[in-house]
Amino acid sequence: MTEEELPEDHSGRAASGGLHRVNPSAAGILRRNGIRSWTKPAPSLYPHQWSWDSAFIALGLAHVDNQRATSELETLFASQWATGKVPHIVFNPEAPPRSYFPDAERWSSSALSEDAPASSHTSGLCQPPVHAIAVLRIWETSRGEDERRVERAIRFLGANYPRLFAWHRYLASARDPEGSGLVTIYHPWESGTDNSPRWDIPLEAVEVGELPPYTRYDLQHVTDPSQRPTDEEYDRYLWLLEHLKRARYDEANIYESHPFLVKDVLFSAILVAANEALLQIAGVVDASEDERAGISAWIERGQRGLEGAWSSELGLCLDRDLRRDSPLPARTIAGFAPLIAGDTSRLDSLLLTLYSPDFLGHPDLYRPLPPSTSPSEVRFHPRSYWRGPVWPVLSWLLWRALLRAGEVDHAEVLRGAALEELACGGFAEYFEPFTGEPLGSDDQSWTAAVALDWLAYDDASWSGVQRG
Ligand code: 9WN
Repeated sequence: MTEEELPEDHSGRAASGGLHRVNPSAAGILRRNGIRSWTKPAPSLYPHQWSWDSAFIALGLAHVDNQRATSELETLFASQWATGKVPHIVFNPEAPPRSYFPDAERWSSSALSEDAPASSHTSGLCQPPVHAIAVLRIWETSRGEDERRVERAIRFLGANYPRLFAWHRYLASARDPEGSGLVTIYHPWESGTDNSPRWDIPLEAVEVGELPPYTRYDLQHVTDPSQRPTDEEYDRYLWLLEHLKRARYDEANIYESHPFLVKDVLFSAILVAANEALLQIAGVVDASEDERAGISAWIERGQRGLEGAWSSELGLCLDRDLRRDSPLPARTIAGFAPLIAGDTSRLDSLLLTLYSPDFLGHPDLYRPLPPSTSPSEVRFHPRSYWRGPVWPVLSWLLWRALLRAGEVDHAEVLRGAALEELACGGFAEYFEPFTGEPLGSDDQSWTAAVALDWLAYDDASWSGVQRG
């Protein structure tokens, strides 16, 4: 379906006021942010290809341009490392100079590691593995369509399954040598929730040494620098990067000496959900019994790991600092990890927390949408990036989780409020939770992408998202 052919409003009951414009304008943003076979996360703030952004983008594109959805992921996976790692950034050689820092030169990944791809420049980190969920959506939106499209989707699945399997195997082994079921991250950027209070304790413990000079370019793209991480945080981010370079991006070296090693519950939960999607893909491509058993084992181990990270005091899951061997108490949206991982054994407690004044029951919320950090958290900040604002992609993850848990009414309210926020505020990167003010970059691709997925939800043929 091209943008011109898009129906004006798929949602019917979701929201009112400007909603009829959401679908075509969301598709238009993805088209305008598109470069050849992939899509920039935002028009100018992020000029390269980002890993989990691309997965969300592919998921949205699946509804409007299935072929482009496949090329989005194929382009990203072309830069997969020999270890199976999917890099968090694939650098765009044509990005304007001085548009984003740290740049390819600062990472020097192919010069330092034989595992890095030779034909492109990438960062040395990774991000949450939403990709298999997107591949499954591409499959779901192809089924029942014309034969050529179904055949193309089967070929795409067949070609992608081994890459996805290698990616998940990397996460289950190199990132979990303890076999805990939880993924270790080396940098707040790997979590995708960069300056979340989740990372304050381990990040503050990082002592910054002699740092090569640098200039931040991100601040020129936002109206107010307090919406972005602080300079102190950036120094630490850059210092961690120097550590990774000294370790030549070698996992064993990093595990031995890196100052920031944290078990991330949100990343781990997304991996469980992605493994469930991978298991379905394995069925379509007729993967071996051994591999299917391996994926099932990863799912069980992941759910057990999250169970061990549960805090009954907060009614949430907590990340764990491996360096200090201690949990990292913070009331953030990441704490809903078991829900996102599809484990309903804690459903009642999690719903109690979700609808308490710490989250959706907070009396000052402009709309019933989950703030990235709870307003009850002392380190909450309503305008600062991951310290409080509402991020549509995280609302999407929670929405999908509620649906899978059979909480259809709750999911519908969330979807309606989220679409209304976009209809009124546009496709911003994030939103002020008490006023609904759009913040960060305008025309953020993944915001547009999840809007397309929400609008298409009425199609009950989806298998990845089951109703009730
Ligand atoms: C660093 C691209 C990315 C997202 C992350 C978000 C932000 C980068 C930055 O932008 O991170 O990776 O420069 O702040 O935190 O989740 O993938 O949209």
